[in-house]
Amino acid sequence: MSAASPGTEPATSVSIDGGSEACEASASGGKRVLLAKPRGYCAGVDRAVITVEKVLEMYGPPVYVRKEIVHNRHVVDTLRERGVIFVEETSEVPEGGLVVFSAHGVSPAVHAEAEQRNLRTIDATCPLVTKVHKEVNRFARDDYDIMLIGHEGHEEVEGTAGEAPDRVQLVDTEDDIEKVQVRDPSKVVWLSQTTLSVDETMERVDQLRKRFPEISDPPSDDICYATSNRQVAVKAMAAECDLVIVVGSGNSSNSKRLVEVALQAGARDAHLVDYAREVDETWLDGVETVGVTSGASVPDVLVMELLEWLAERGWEDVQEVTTANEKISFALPRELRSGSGRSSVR
Ligand code: 2E7
Ligand code: F3S
Repeated sequence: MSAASPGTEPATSVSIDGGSEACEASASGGKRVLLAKPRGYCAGVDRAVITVEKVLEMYGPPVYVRKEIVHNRHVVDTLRERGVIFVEETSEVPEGGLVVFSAHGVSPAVHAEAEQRNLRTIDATCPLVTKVHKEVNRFARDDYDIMLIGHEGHEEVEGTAGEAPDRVQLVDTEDDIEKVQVRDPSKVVWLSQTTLSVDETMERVDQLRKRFPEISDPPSDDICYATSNRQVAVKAMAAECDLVIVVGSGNSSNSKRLVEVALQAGARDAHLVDYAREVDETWLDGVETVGVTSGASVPDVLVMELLEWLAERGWEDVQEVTTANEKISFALPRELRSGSGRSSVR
């Protein structure tokens, strides 16, 4: 993986902002919060949520979205209240209707089905996922066998593998490596889902390389800048934390990885919550330092609510731990490119 992700300025060192000595020494009795930065919305999520909001604005409800636009309960519930109908498959959209494809991407078969049913489509697939789809196509055209490292059943993996189902084999667990079959061991490449643990993916690559010493690497990192930046940030503070709380939904791959990475990097305990109200007060027993971060699909308002919840219980001293500053943003799908905006579900 490259040292600095595109669109990201690495912080010169880990910088810690906020908090005060007076605060640390007094009433809070050593209680403090370390708040990771970067955290929360990535550029692909911002684009996808704005896409749905613009479609609602331009066409009015109901707007159909295939699958959850991003894997966050609050985002999905808020958009549903505004008139979005989330469906599992395009077959549930009335003939001729308008459907948005989620940020995780779809296979060519899904595009074809939508076309067959005369649906109007707007594609909110993250451009960094589209990049991986193009890599699959290129390596399939060059007659490679493609080892796709990713989590079985995840929508992104289904869309990516669907670009060349005869050429792609999924490698999820270590056991899968024994099961894959290739035609020519000198023409094998590995690609990956964008939201994996960077360290675990490298382990999987090492295991693949033992079986296929000539395996090719992807032309550029598939794990995206947002995933890796959020992991770096949580790692930087984990060893100091008695507890890390990650705000994110249970079906959010990148959010779940943050819990695992925090534990691997030395946090004594770590949990995933959608909302502050889900924090179990017993988690705080004997805790001084609480680390807080959030997945790439999480509006920052949910993190602010968690900080308020913690402050009410004595964790008022908040220090932001910054490992990078993200600058990246993506243009909206072509159909929606007039005007600008930031998503209001934040
Ligand atoms: C699209 C892609 O919606 P998420 O929680 O999705 P994951 O893939 O982590 O379950 O996060 C944003 C996002 C990440 N990757 C959206 Cl391909
Ligand atoms: Fe895209 Fe990465 Fe976000 S793939 S949607 S930038 S987590």
